[in-house]
Amino acid sequence: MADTAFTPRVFSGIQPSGGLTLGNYLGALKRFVDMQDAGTHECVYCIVDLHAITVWQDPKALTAQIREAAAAFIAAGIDPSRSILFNQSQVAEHAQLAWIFNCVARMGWMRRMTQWKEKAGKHSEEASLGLFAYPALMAADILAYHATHVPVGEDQKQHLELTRDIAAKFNHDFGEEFFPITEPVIGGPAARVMSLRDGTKKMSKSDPSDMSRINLRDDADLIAQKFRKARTDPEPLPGTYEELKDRPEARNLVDIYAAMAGIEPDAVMAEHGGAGWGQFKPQLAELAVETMGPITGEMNRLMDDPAEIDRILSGGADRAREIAAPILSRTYDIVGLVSK
Ligand code: AQP
Repeated sequence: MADTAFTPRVFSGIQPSGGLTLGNYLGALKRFVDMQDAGTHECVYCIVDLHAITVWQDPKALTAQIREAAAAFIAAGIDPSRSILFNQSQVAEHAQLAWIFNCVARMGWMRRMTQWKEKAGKHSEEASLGLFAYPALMAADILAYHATHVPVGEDQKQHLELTRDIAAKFNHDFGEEFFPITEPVIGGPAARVMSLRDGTKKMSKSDPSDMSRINLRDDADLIAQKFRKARTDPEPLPGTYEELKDRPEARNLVDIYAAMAGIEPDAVMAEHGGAGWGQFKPQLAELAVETMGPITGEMNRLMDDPAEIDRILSGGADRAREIAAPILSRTYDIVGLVSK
């Protein structure tokens, strides 16, 4: 259904809950740019600031993080004249549709979400109601544009399944195939970049340890230092990727190398098999600086002109609203609300 009845449209977002990381770049931004450049779908990219505030954000830092995220999108290659780039809180339709979906989704569905269990942990009574309802807002983000495809990391797959469940229940309850059943687009060698301190945890912008991640604004010295100190085991790199299966930290560094070089992990092993960490880590750092350096430079340049970033976000929000407003209005009609 998604491929035939609806305009091919991609929606995806990133939370401005801290500075963006190499994980966000390889797992999300790089793929967003590929989808934009493929030209097969209209692309709607959103800085999901309403999601970020489901956990505490310092207001001043949040404003800076929203602008920094916008700079990262543009520096990575998102062209705001071809793709729609904006921040979520400027388009009220997201929150309005989320309320409708809060009334469609079931408590049990939300309780099963792995991210809720991980983030709320043992303190679920103290977690915000917003954190619990996060997936319904995510469904609204996607379905406010009738998006047919969503590029997501492995970790967001469960939330996308919930979006599909919400769309299907809405369509069933109201007897109209109004929302598409959105398809996930998952894949690439860096579907999950892991922490540099623990190969079983994903690299995260809100990890308390800055040494666990490469931030997009880290300079060359800091990148080299973080890779040098990255946790590994004492063994050198084996000859095949298969042999890394029980060595999560080592495998992560090979995956990062492969994703940045745009080659298969097997090709990394063919070139570097037998190398010790003293040899491999500096080469990995060099590749990271070469790949990320131009993006960091462009981000810094863009961040020097916050008014220009705000202008781009506001223009993107206007274009986003043109799509979302009629979809929300029709949703209200279907539900039976009396709208303007
Ligand atoms: N480590 C990662 N590897 C691959 N992809 C990743 N993504 C995030 N981290 C990795 C992808 O980036 C997109 C935006 O994610 P997000 O910022 O909205 O939320 P997140 O997944 O919760 O990212 P963080 O960095 O871990 O944020 P915090 O710390 O605030 O929770 C998604 O497509 C995600 O898959």
